[in-house]
Amino acid sequence: MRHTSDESAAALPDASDLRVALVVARFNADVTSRLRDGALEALAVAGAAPDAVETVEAPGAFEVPFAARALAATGRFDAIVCLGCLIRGDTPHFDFIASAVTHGIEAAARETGVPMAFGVLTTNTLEQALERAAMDRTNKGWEAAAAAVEMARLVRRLAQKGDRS
Ligand code: DLZ
Repeated sequence: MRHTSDESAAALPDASDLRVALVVARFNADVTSRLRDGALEALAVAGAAPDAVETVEAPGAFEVPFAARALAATGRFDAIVCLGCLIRGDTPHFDFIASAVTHGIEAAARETGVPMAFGVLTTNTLEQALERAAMDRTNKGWEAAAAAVEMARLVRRLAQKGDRS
């Protein structure tokens, strides 16, 4: 990654006491492996313990919400980072999968109460996807991991306030 840890950590909430799962779609793996690496780096910079981060794979973006929901159901994770890459083709397939994965992740998070970050690229070309998976701070896997950590912290904070009332 082209940044210093100090600069990056300043933008990330603390993840040292969080357990985080990643779901990574294998379809377009050249891109999703870079999203995964960006997310793992963000979690490491945020202080997540290596053994508190679990990565699972799904065949494609369509299966990501199902895997995320199954991970949430274990009760072992404070947040889940969903990563995939949809590249538009010549048929409407892209639109159906993009819609299903977007709504599926939102529903899985809402119904389980476990924050899920949306790190699924939807691009017209492979080039656009690779630009968004660059090994620097603009990596969308990094951004999704940062959002997941922030939301996990928010849930913890709100739960603690609830304890006091
Ligand atoms: C079938 C398909 C197509 C055409 N394109 C993509 C894609 O760009 N990105 C992606 O993650 N997955 C794609 N898939 C696979 C589906 O997500 C799914 O895995 C299969 O339809 C099997 O259910």
